[in-house]
Amino acid sequence: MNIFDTLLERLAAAEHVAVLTGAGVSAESGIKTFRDPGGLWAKYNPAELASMDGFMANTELVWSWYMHRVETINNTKPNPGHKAIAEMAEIFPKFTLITQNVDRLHHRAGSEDVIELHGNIVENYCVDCKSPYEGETNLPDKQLPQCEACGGKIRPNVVWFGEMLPVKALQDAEEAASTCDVFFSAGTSAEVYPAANLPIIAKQAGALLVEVNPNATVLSQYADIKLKAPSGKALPEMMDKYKNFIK
Ligand code: BJW
Ligand code: ZN
Repeated sequence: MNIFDTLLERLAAAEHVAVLTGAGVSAESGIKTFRDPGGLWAKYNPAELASMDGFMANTELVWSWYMHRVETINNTKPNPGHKAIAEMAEIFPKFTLITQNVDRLHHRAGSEDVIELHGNIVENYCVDCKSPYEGETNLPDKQLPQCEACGGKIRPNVVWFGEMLPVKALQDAEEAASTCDVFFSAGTSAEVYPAANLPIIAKQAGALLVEVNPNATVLSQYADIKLKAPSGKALPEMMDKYKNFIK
């Protein structure tokens, strides 16, 4: 039996399928990844732009970078990879989608109950009193928004380096990884923890580990099956073959 048939058989027998996504899944929508050549971290310094210290030191720079990214994301749309993942929720008896992405493209593709490990770029909150901020974000003359309750600085609701992930999101993700039958790691370099532990937790608990990525990663050596193609191609093709297989 070829390896792809093994995947189809394991999917057909699966009670619970889980998918972890990273920036690569949004690449075909035109959103830059972080660590690929030409990616965000090739041009920008993560310590300056994705840490609380960087934000406090140069709030104007960090805020304008996030406003620019929000604008880019607003001008994109979900790609066939996001749509195939949304379809998976309709087809498998139990399905968990875990994402490191902050772009909300899974929601826009129709996915529900998305576990957002690194928050999202559309919500903001006050660094001092933690109140959500729902006011205007793109103010004229490089003005920064201020908390309406306490006057504190407003930051995006994303998880920066050195910050804890949302506790329930991480717990739910670990629970899904340790109980699923097939685990997909799609479009992630698997270099950022604790998200990078999830595929390993799944594999150690007996799940079939499938990597969807055109490039090799640190995870590739542990993957049972590697779909070495862009997720916008590999995932819809896999779902088409699967639907034929179970007919
Ligand atoms: C395609 C494709 C196509 C391209 N189709 N694929 C244990 C060991 C070592 C370090 C640590 C550890 N535990 C914690 C740490 C520290 C740190 C960490 O992991 N550092 C490593 C870099 C070494 N982790 C943290 O600080 C985390 N917090 C934490 O652990 O708290 C507890 C704690 C606190 C203090 C001390 C110790 C513990 C928080 C991590 C937050 C990450 N935040 C960011 C920014 C979010 C906001 C924003 O967007 O601005 O999240 S960084 C960035 O990386 C972003 C991503 O979600 C994340 C992962 O990146 P991703 O998605 O994998 O993207 P890439 O670019 O890396 O990869 C893209 C992949 O796509 C590539 O493989 C391509 O080949 C592929 N691809 N086209 C399919 N078409
Ligand atoms: Zn406040």
